[in-house]
Amino acid sequence: SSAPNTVSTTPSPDPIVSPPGKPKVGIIMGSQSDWATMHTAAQLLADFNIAFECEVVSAHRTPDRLFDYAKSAKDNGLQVIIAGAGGAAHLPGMCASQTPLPVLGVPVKSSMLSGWDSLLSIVQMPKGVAVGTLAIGSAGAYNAALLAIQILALNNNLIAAKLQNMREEQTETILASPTPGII
Ligand code: RP5
Repeated sequence: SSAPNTVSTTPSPDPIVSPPGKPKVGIIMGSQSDWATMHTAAQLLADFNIAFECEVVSAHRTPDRLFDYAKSAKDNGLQVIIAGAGGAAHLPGMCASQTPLPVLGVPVKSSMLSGWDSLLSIVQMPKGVAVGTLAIGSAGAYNAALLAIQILALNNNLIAAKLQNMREEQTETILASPTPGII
């Protein structure tokens, strides 16, 4: 395979098995090399027991596959799509153009421009087609999953309760060790 253009940890993380059930969240990424970043989203969904699917779908290398995926996503039962890509990252925008589902874009950190290229090409959607853009890298992948979970929680009290617990635990963790250097 060709030299990756993205900054990734080696070795690549193993696939994360989705909880059983029909996937509610689709995680797509432009390349295998994006998995090092995007697995963080899959892990959080798994932790929340939300069924998801992960696919490598490239906007420029497999455009027909992207169109098929995006056009059928809603009928396949997905409610949110998380799309991660690096460089000239047109995957989230092109995906959003072909589906009514909310698309959350994750700029993957590129080796040449540290993800600025990914960020700007995802965030600067011209008006008329929306992509919700998250932070560059793993924090963005994590928060994309968090936002997807918040969207699902609008119609699911169990997920909403888990979210509430998570936030409370997060707050308690800080309050339990408020002095820097003393944990
Ligand atoms: C994009 O190009 C992918 O999303 C990836 O971030 C970047 C580099 O891809 P590889 O050269 O690593 O396959 O399409």
